[in-house]
Amino acid sequence: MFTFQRGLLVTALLSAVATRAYDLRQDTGGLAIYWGQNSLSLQTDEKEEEQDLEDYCNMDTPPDIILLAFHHVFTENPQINLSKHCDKYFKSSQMLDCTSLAPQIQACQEKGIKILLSMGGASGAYSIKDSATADTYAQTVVDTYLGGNSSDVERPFGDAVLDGVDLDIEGGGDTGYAEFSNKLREISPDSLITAAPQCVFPDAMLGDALDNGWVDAVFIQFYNNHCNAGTEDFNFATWADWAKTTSKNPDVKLYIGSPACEACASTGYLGADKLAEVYNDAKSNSSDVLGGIMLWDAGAAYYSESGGTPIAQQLKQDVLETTSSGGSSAEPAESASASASASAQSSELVSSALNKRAPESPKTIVGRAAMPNPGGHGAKHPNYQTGDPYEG
Ligand SMILES: *[C@@H]1O[C@H](CO)[C@@H](O)[C@H](O)[C@H]1NC(C)=O
Ligand SMILES: *[C@@H]1O[C@H](CO)[C@@H](O)[C@H](O)[C@H]1NC(C)=O
Ligand SMILES: CC(=O)N[C@H]1CO[C@H](CO)[C@@H](O)[C@@H]1O
Repeated sequence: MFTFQRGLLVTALLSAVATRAYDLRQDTGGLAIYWGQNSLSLQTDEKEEEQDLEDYCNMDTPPDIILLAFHHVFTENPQINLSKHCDKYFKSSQMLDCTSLAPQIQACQEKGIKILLSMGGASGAYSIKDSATADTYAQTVVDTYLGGNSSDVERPFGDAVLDGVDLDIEGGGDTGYAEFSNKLREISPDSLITAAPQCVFPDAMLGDALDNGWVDAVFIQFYNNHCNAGTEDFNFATWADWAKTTSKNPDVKLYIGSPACEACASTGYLGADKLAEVYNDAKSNSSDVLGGIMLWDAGAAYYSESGGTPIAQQLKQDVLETTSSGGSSAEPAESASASASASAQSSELVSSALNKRAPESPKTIVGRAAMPNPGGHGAKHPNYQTGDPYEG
């Protein structure tokens, strides 16, 4: 009996060691989920709420990528909104102080899960004025959320260094995002850059960024539109063609984006079985460009009203299987511990910059009460086809 238990322990240890970081640039069969906006509370009259970030990383079937939603006010006074997960502000700015989330972010990263910041959302007062602003803003984003070393910014996640940024631009014009992503890649080459366009091709807000900027992966929202997954107009093949012929990144990965529940989007919910069919069909045509599945959003993805198996768990158990496409690189995939030590290194960089920070000077707090609801992910897009700003 004792030997048997010890055997189990050894197996457990070995499998812990064998866990490796999800390599968003090469791996396929991944699950990406948005976390932060707590759409679950809207569907269940607040009886159920999205759990803490770390809870999702500790699931038996955790996601491979988590997108923090959202950074929704850009440039002058950058702001984020994580609904109920963070409601404390730094003393002298409009930036949320979510430093209490830092240990959770780091714990997730140590498990090999990539944590990205999603910029944009279905509503929010954001836009980039011109190319010069795009360049400056790329540096601000690197300093504020990634491995930048400026001491002049408030870092909402403290010494946690996020793995990259996601452009979920759904309004405010298409200016500057190609420059932004190219500049960000130049300043911080290890940071991942993703985008979450609507399925209509080309995307009104992100078409230029996708053609002329660098992206590592694209989380396509195949919902709220006539090109939804599961319809006759489903246009994954068009996107796959874009990936193979036009993308600046020849290894770009496409994720099929789907609502995690009926109420998570206006249209396009499929459920695990239909989504699996769609995914497997796309895989049989385009396994080289298919990265995996994206779900909006975390609370709903890991919750089942009927008490059945939640959709995220079903997909991870039965449909998705992480494989490394390897590309031309012969190097072994980055190990979880290597990635943890890399992020520990950048954390050191950041904490030394933080320690050098000058005493804060008081600034005026303006417009906090007017913060718009960053809301959902393409929740209602009456003007999508025209590219006009949304009503939010
Ligand atoms: C797969 O390829 C067939 C034949 O070219 C095409 O009709 C179909 O739309 C493709 N499906 C996907 C999901 O790409
Ligand atoms: C985030 O947005 C929601 C919806 O508008 C709002 O109720 C909430 O107060 C915002 N959170 C913070 C901390 O500002
Ligand atoms: C990532 C980043 O912004 N690194 C900068 C840290 O500071 C040095 C010196 O000021 C810059 O050269 C790096 O680009």
